[in-house]
Amino acid sequence: MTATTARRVLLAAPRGYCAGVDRAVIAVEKALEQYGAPIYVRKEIVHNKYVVETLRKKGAIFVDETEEVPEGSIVIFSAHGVAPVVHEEAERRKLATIDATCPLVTKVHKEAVRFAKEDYDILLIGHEGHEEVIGTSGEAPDHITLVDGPGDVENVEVRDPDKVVWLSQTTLSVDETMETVDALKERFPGLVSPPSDDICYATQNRQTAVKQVAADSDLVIVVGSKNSSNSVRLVEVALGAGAKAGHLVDNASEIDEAWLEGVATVGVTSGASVPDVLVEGVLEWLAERGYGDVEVVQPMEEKLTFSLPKELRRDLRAEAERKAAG
Ligand code: 0CN
Ligand code: SF4
Repeated sequence: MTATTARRVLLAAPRGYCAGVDRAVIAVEKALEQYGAPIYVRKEIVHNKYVVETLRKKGAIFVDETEEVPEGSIVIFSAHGVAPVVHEEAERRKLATIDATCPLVTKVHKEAVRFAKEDYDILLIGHEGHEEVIGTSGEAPDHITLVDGPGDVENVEVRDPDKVVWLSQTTLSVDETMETVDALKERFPGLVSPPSDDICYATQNRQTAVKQVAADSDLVIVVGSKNSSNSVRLVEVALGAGAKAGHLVDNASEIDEAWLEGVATVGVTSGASVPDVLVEGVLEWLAERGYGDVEVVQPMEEKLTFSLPKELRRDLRAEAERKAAG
């Protein structure tokens, strides 16, 4: 790196927590306050190591399946949603459930149920093995076929090419999904599109913002965990939009000094499950190395918030009333 290089950071906004993640994390915190530890959480509440570790320290116990939860306990379902069989299993085991599924994931579940009722074949675009896709597929397993990217399209089989609809995971790359849809439409010209975007506002906005940053960046650092679909997509989108290099890190300790070799502009953003304290750590790390000049690039604002899961709201209200009554 030459001493004359003007070093700066372009900080993308919106970045970090979306409304669904904020709600899910607060749900676990409030449940711990309201009912006391332990509170069981099925799967990672959101796909972020730091968030999971922080909640674990406060008394949350993360399990893979509801069968690991002792009968009569409280279990929270993660933001990514669950298949109906998971609700049934929880009921059988007499668990008290708090459903922190993001309302925008629930919306896709409802679409799947509706189109299955109308006997459509549903092509669900998404990543194989991702929890959200497992949950959505579970709404209508006999009607749903997973399409994992454009490369999967040639192998798709349907019963009636005139009765096919596509739906998608909420956290995909918008551009790659459109490629998949175009390839599907070539094969099935009668393909019906979802009534509204399944890729959620937060995923879309973070991709739009990182594209703006990427075009002017020698390096883009995305803060997020490796199993966070939307975070991984941000690296791909940045590279596709002209960033010379892009890396996903959980926090500043994972940044390699060698990445800064010859770099003038560093783009920074974070996935929807990432608390901003981790981004602040990255900005401090960069400032210590001469990248203290930070310019925010914000193509749009976000204002959406969601109310807490209804089971929790009910109990919090009852508690408040009890207190007020003295
Ligand atoms: O990182 P996340 O927990 O999940 P994915 O991006 O892997 O789906 O972010 C919140 C998204 C949801 C639902
Ligand atoms: Fe909901 Fe989108 Fe956030 Fe997922 S990324 S929790 S779908 S708002």
